[in-house]
Amino acid sequence: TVPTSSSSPTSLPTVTNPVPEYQKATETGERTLWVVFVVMTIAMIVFSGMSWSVPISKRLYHIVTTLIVTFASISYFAMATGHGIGYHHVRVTEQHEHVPDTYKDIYREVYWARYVDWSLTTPLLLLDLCLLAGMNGGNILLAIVADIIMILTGLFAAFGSEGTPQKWGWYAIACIAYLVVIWQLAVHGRHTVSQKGGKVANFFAAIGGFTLIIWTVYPIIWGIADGSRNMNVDEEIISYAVLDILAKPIFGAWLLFTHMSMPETNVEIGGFWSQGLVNEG
Ligand code: RET
Repeated sequence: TVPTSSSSPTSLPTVTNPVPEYQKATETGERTLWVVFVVMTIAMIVFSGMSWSVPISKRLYHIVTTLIVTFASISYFAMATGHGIGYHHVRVTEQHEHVPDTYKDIYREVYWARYVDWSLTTPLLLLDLCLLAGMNGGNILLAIVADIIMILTGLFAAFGSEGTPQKWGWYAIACIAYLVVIWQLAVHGRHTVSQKGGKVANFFAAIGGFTLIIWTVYPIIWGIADGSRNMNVDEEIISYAVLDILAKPIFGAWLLFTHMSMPETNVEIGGFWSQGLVNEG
């Protein structure tokens, strides 16, 4: 068979804009990533140091919270050194009346290392809150699995094609999963924590409310930056940097310092969590 020419003589050929556009972080974005790496690393050292001052039976929050900032530190190191970054491609076609159509390829950085970080750290953040509330294992599992679904479908959304159901379809699925997470915490968490007394219930309401507000800003930033492309890569990095510092080191410090001065927040350990702790103070 003889290959036929793709451009028939009656239609004008499509002309490519030979220069693709790359949307990348500048020095400002890169410097921000390094700053957050340092903040997370300091938090990791401080939180693990704090765990030495409490008996092993009271270290569960310390361990979980130290792991959270450790994962964040690793992921920020990756992003600051240029790892964990992919490109989202979109081809924009411009139609003209008397001259051939042109199109332009736009490649925008997607920091997928974030989603690896979030898929490990958001379940641990939820675990902190679920333990504080004294929730049962079934509800904890449900909250954590819904949260993992939220992050992984969010990752698919980040690479989803424009003009197909991919991008906003995945985003919608992620938002539904997020509602399941909120539901578990706001309904079951609030219910079980009320049995621990007013002090713990008030603290749970405060730190849970703080978490709800911070977490809800993430999908909003995503919609503006990744979804509708109304924010450049630097602005996206800075927005997530502020949120990550609030959601991890600030959240963690608040939880650990309150835990030290409020013995009622102790995790009521049983079964799995109390293995080997039977005779510990
Ligand atoms: C995405 C996009 C898809 C829709 C939703 C999202 C939610 C993300 C959240 C992230 C929380 C991250 C935290 C990081 C810790 O530092 C994936 C952005 C709902 C809630 C707390």
